[in-house]
Amino acid sequence: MDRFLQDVLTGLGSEFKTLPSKYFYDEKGSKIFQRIMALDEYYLPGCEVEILNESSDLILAEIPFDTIDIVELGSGDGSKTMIFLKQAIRKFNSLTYIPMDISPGILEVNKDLIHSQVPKLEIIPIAGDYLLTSSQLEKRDKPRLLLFMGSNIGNFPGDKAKGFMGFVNGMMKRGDYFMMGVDLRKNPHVIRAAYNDKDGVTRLFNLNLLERINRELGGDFDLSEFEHFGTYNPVTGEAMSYLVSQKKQIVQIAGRLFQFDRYEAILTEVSRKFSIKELNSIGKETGFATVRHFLDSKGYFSLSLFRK
Ligand code: AVJ
Repeated sequence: MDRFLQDVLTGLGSEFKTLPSKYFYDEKGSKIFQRIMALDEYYLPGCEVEILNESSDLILAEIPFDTIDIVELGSGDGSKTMIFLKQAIRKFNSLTYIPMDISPGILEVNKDLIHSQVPKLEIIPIAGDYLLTSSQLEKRDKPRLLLFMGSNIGNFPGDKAKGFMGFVNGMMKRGDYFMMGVDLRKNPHVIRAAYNDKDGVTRLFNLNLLERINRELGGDFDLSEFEHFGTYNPVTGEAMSYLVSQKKQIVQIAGRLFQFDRYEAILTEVSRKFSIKELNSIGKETGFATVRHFLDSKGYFSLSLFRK
């Protein structure tokens, strides 16, 4: 059975309904996400860009290689990474950029953009779920810098973040580097607003998941009967997005029926925020040494550099 269908049936069939957030990023979802990144309330990209503009040289100064592969997991359109690559190509004698993303369309955008801005850079895009495509890197033997930007680490619920860092560690040799963009804990109001924008773009992004199920799996979700709800728990550091059923209803997907009570919710995304202390300990537990955290001027966001 198709992986998407299987994950949807499992998620909606469990006691507390859930859907994996990685399925937000179809063609349409990736476009909506680009609109999210331009929102006033969604401070994350602005902070990350500020750090890249101010600190790319300092970051590169920590990396002693001459020849390097820069591998980016979940690269997206590469518009932020471009800033880093522009500096990087001046430092290394030989540099290959390997963007990996689940959306082939966004990798096209990525390649065109990076090629136009950093023309001499060799680019080898790899499309697909990086958990499955990472084996394609086995034949490359250069020292590596792995990038995981945009606070995508926040999408792993509970212990899964640690599991992911362990997976990344497994893709690296001793001495390789890993840099992760992380949204830090901050005023809860600021975080809550980032997932409840006034233009309703985040709402569209969330609802597109149901639309995608309708489109690709022949589901019959009535989108007008589900409401976006975004909230933040300052104890756990988790922002949560839900879709809340507005009435008692039954939804059919691939011949299976799912019953929703009025106000029953589907958890669609966890966006976890970290403290520096949490980052250091999670790094340590998964086989990394912290090199340095590079923060923006507000202290909202960190580019955290680790070495294996
Ligand atoms: C791309 C996972 C970092 O969690 O902030 C934005 C996705 N979801 N608005 C995030 C997202 C709703 C985003 N990440």
